[in-house]
Amino acid sequence: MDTASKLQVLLNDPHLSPELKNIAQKVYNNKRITFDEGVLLYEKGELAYLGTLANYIREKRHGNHTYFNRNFHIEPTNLCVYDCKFCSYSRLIKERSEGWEYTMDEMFDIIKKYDGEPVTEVHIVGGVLPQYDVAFYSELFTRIKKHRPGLHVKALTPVEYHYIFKKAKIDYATGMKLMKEAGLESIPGGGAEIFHPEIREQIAKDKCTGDQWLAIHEEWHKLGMRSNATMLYGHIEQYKHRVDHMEQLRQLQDRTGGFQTFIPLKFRNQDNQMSHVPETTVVEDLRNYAIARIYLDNFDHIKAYWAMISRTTAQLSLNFGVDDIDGTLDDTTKIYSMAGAEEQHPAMSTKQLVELIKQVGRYPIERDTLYNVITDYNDFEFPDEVKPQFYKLPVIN
Ligand code: V47
Ligand code: SF4
Repeated sequence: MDTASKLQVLLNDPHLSPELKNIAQKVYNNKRITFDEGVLLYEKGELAYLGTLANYIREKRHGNHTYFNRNFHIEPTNLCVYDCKFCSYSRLIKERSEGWEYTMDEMFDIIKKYDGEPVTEVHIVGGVLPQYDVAFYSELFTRIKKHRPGLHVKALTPVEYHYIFKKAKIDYATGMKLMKEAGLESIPGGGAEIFHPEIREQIAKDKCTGDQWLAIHEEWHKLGMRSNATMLYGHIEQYKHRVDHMEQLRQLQDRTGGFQTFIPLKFRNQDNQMSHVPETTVVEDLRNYAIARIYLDNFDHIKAYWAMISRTTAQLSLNFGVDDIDGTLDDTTKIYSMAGAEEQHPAMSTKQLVELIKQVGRYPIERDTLYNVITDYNDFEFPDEVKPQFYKLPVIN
């Protein structure tokens, strides 16, 4: 049965409450749901119901296509002037012996390690320290682009930008323009956490506020540039805070259209100041992806970051609204392994990523950062392939 017929079954289900039926009807008619309806989905939407709605939207937008890219990360330092309660990664400056602080040349050596490799993106993000300032990052971006013009520089979050622009005494508009001129091409989604001050004050005090995070993305979008957005969920926030977070993103997206992807980030509780807070279940993770897909009707893509949620949950998520599972990574990020994620050395070859996607009947598409198609792997055969049994989903036109 195709996804539209499944949605019709729901619409005719005499046991479904009128409120949930009304939301299903809105999804079918391509109508936006309200804040209260978002909260209702979290409170009352069962997994199968949410999956039917989210998968309908996902397949209408993307069919079976599932995106990934070939990327690597550079994490300049794990020392940080801030002290976010959920962060397992940051070692405060007083614990300097456990930290690293790459120099410009050390970072550039990482870039050069990938010379000749078919990666398309470098994702740069880490802790905040005074020596990494406007001049430092401008020089780094310029050097990368000069060395390898085709490598997309996706770097830093409003947490770093707010800090370095304040130090340089320049406003956001001037700062983002400078970064663009230096070679920055997009902004990753980090630092968003939960925008609502009731929660942000408790988990991420002192760093940029939700409004400042949004303002920096807005300035970047005004320059005609693209960015991502995340939400750190499953800790002390309530459902209304998650919906508020998505509402603010939806409103900004209505104004600018500059966001490409929304990435829900599941809170992992190992080795941080919130270790007493239990982690969410896989069912809650899938419900959350599905609600994000339904709520954010003006976002093209919903990404499940496989390094954080495990490969099997990433596969499952592809039936709950997700159409992107991020990249090959090459064991270059420590943010999640240090927080207790299953993947202690996150890296997948292109072949492994392609198989992961094909195993659940989806079509693997290698994309660049801006979602231009690089290779359609659906009918592609790797030279030494021993074919596993793949499940075939029906083709949606
Ligand atoms: O901002 C930190 C999160 C983010 C924990 O844009 C944690 O393509 C869970 O934003 N449990 C950084 N999450 C990573 C990020 C990202 C990742 C992948 C792709 C993209 C993209 C962006 O990691 C931080 C914070 O929200 N984080 N600690 C933790 N214990
Ligand atoms: Fe620093 Fe980022 Fe960790 Fe917060 S989440 S302490 S800003 S590295």
